Amino acid sequence: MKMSMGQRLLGFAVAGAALMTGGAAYAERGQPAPWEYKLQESGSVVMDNIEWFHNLLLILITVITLFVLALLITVMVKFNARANPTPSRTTHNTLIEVAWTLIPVLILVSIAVPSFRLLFLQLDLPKADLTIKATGKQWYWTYTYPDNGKFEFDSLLACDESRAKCTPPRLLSVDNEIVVPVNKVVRVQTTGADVIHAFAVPAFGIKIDAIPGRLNETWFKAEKTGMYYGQCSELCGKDHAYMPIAVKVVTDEEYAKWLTDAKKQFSSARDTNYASADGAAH
Ligand SMILES: [Cu+2]
Repeated sequence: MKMSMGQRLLGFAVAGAALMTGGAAYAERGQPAPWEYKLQESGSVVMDNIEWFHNLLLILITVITLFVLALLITVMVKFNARANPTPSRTTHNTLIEVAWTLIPVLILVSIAVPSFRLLFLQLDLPKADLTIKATGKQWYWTYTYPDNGKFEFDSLLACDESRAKCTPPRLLSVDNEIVVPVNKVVRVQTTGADVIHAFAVPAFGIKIDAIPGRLNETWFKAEKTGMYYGQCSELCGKDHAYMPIAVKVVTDEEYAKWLTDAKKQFSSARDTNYASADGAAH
């Protein structure tokens, strides 16, 4: 049986709608979802603002594109040689010239103001409740908690050697997660031990390079408990795709408990003066 064009289109529409709702149904906070076409659900104030700014730009660019398209179509239809055999010889129109200079300026200003506000929000660190230093290594992360009683640990992809068996979510889970308390300002300092890496967690709206010999800073304040995943976002070598970031956001009590345990487990585990970056963990 041959399907008509209409039937086929209807089929595509139904499949598309099913995928979209399906994608939404799979969506879990803090990680990508199958067929996701939007940004990950926000987990911080910064990401709320990024989302708002993204939507503003999307509206602006859509309106501008449609406007230009309408102008082009008008010109093509109304002023082609056949429809308009004797063209006007007008060379100036002061009103239009002022308008096409001023309106784009106003549009750019309306983008610049929230853009700078967002930049300041991201770069002007509020007073931090705790600090975590993330050191990118080929190909895993080392996290240091320098506040009273420094300790540090390595965080490796939770997969077997062949990466056939992994803890879900696949290629995002790690053996030792970053643990942070909910609703607390976390300052993240990043550096690289070998090459440039980048520390990125989409739900928190953070992405910052981890550069050898430099210390970069960003911050987040997780608004809900749960797991949040990110990945190294700078091509850093053959296992670049296999050094995910996992942040576990817990309540204050859970954090205090974890802190005591972690200090015991990790403080004595190694010398905190970590000069060796030659992948002892692999
Ligand atoms: Cu990397």
